[in-house]
Amino acid sequence: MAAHRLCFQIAVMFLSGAVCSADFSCRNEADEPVDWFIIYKLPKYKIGEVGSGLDYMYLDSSVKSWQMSKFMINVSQGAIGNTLNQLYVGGAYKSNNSAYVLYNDAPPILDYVQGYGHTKGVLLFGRSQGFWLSHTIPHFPSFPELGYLYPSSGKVNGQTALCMTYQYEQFHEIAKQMVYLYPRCYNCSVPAAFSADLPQLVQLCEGSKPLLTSVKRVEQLFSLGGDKFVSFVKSEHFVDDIYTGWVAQVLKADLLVESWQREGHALPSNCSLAQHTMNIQRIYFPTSVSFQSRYDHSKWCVSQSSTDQVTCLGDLNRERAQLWRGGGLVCSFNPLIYRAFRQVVDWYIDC
Ligand SMILES: *[C@@H]1O[C@H](CO)[C@@H](O)[C@H](O)[C@H]1NC(C)=O
Ligand SMILES: *[C@@H]1O[C@H](CO)[C@@H](O)[C@H](O)[C@H]1NC(C)=O
Ligand SMILES: *[C@@H]1O[C@H](CO)[C@@H](O)[C@H](O)[C@H]1NC(C)=O
Ligand SMILES: *[C@H]1O[C@@H](CO)[C@H](O)[C@@H](O)[C@@H]1NC(C)=O
Repeated sequence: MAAHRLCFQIAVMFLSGAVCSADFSCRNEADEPVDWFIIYKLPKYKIGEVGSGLDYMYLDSSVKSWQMSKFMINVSQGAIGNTLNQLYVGGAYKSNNSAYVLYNDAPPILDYVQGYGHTKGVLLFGRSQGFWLSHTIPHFPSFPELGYLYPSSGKVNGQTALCMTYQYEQFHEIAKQMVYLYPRCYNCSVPAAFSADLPQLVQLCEGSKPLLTSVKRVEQLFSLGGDKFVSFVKSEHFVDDIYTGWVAQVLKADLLVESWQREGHALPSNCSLAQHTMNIQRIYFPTSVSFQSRYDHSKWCVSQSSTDQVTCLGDLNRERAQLWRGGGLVCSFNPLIYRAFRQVVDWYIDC
């Protein structure tokens, strides 16, 4: 596989005369480049069953519906491992031909620091393309020197991850969105060759906070394969529930929301505004796996009605304390993604 990829790179170099640089991309379960993929890691406590907490469902445009992965999430051969190994293996993190950011409000090893956005993810790109992986897993991923590791704290609850492959130019927009998220960048490198295009990313990587011109921002992004994703980001200065107070109203869609809601802190289903947001209570996969939302640390929503066909994955829970946090959602209008998420909604609380 490696030899095959090297030959391909040499062929590209020969044809274009360009400098050899890796085409970073989301990678599927067979370690092939894909436009996007989604992972739904299942909780340890399912209804009627205690699992390993390491099994997950996989979705991309070629598999059509949720597939039970043959890998456990703690091994590096699955889609997330294959994708992150582009950073870990071969020392891409030391290269000045690529830029990367690992961000997580709850980073591995280091202590929790207040004030950053409630957001988790990875950016890795070169001058032609790269990926944005947005996920919900605390203390993940590991520092690049350590290689792929999955934290034991990430087993109990369900988690989601969305990976999208973008051309380099789209990272200019993603960098602007990052400013609102104000991520805790616990390990990153934005070499000099990228700093003119991505000044915000340089500042975030250095640990400083770029100035905001507003409290929230929406941006359309187009993946390498041409799929539309809409990024909604808010800073801590937009004090509201992102689902009810903003995204549902902009999308003009009633939303069913799955998010981690601790007892006593949860926001109830809300039908006060034109568009409603309703809390999902139970998930059911057709492979006869079901679980309660209180064991699910995922953050996603789908439109109640199939005429709207919208699915969003992101950073924030419907929880009181999170009104004051930076964070965002990435929304897709892809019918395959919509069908996959809408069909697993087993029970939600109507107003
Ligand atoms: C993954 O977890 C399983 C089950 O706990 C364990 O047996 C295995 O050694 C782990 N693999 C890695 C690479 O950590
Ligand atoms: C990029 O890295 C190479 C090898 O590490 C080094 O020789 C070169 O000077 C670096 N270029 C810049 C602009 O820093
Ligand atoms: C519903 O949500 C809106 C926007 O967040 C909020 O202003 C309103 O107070 C909420 N209504 C109830 C009944 O919680
Ligand atoms: C991760 O970032 C790279 C590039 O900035 C540094 O070279 C590493 O020292 C750093 N790793 C840790 C553990 O901080």
